[in-house]
Amino acid sequence: MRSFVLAAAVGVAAALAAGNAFAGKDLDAIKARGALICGVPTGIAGFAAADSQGKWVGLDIDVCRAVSTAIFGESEKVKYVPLTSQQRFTALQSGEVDLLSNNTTVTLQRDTALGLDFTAITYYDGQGFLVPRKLGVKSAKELDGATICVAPGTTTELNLADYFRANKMTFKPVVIEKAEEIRAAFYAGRCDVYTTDVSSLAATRAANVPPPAKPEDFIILPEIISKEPLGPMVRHGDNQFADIIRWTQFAMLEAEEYGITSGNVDEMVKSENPTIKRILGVTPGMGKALGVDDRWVYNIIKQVGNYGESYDRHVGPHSLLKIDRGVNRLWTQGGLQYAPPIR
Ligand SMILES: N[C@@H](CCC(=O)N[C@@H](CS)C(=O)NCC(=O)O)C(=O)O
Repeated sequence: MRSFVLAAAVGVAAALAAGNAFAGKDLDAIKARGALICGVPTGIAGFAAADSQGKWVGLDIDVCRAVSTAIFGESEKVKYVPLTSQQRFTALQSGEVDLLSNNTTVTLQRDTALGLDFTAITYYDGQGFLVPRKLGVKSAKELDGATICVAPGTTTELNLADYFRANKMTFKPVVIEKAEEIRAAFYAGRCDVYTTDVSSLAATRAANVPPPAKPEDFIILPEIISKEPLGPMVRHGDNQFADIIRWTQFAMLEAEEYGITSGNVDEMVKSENPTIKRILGVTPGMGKALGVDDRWVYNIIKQVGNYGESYDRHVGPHSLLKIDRGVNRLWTQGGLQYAPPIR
């Protein structure tokens, strides 16, 4: 009887251990490798692009840097793999990358049919149209018969067809996979219109106009024809890793909400506010629950900054892209960015 109980207990312990190993298998591999492998766009200014020193920078890159900080305590333990929209899901499914941080819109089919999961929404976007000013077009409703550049394997392609059908208009698609090549085709006049997420249109207009043309020679039409909530993706099977990414995004929002910045975080650790003490790990427990260092948020804010700092640095009104914060404001400022409490 006794040995039966013991054997049963050992069996349960082994099953639990196996369960835990399964739950953390991607995280274990990342730790063993000593680096996170992040799938990012091939090049979109402000979101993910190599700077003059070849260093990747942008809002999408900061997601990877923040996750690296949560796992390793250091923001630069990341390898970046540039992917087109067509390549991204296969690269994640096959294990070539650990996560995607590349302008991927949350949709029901992507969340269910691919063996992949979204973690959180890092940027609320929508689809728009970029046109040369000289075309004289003021509204998307005037685009009947236009030639339109679009990337394959995107929600953009599907929304475009829906929008034209709904408005009883026709268009000729020019389908090109790589962002740089679409932009080149558009600027060379191979299409009248470039359609994608408005954030990428703002980047294309701000950073990629070939001289002597100027950004002002191009306009983004007023119609936003879709919802494009963008967020990181992971494979099914490692919920702990997914939790770390999700709560890293929430931590950057919580820090902004409570006024914690990269500049004042060393002062903020002295705060008497119980919420701030919990967020920064002065009151321990949150990091432990997530399976990371209790100073994870301190480290993220110190090395990467809060969500607003990252936004302002890369895409905000004082950056090259000059994108108004809009619906990406915190909920306390009338926006949609709302993090559940860290407690
Ligand atoms: N959000 C849409 C569109 C995403 C998309 O088109 N991304 C393209 C162009 S902005 C991209 O990132 N391509 C990778 C690249 O070539 O850099 C989706 O998830 O389908």
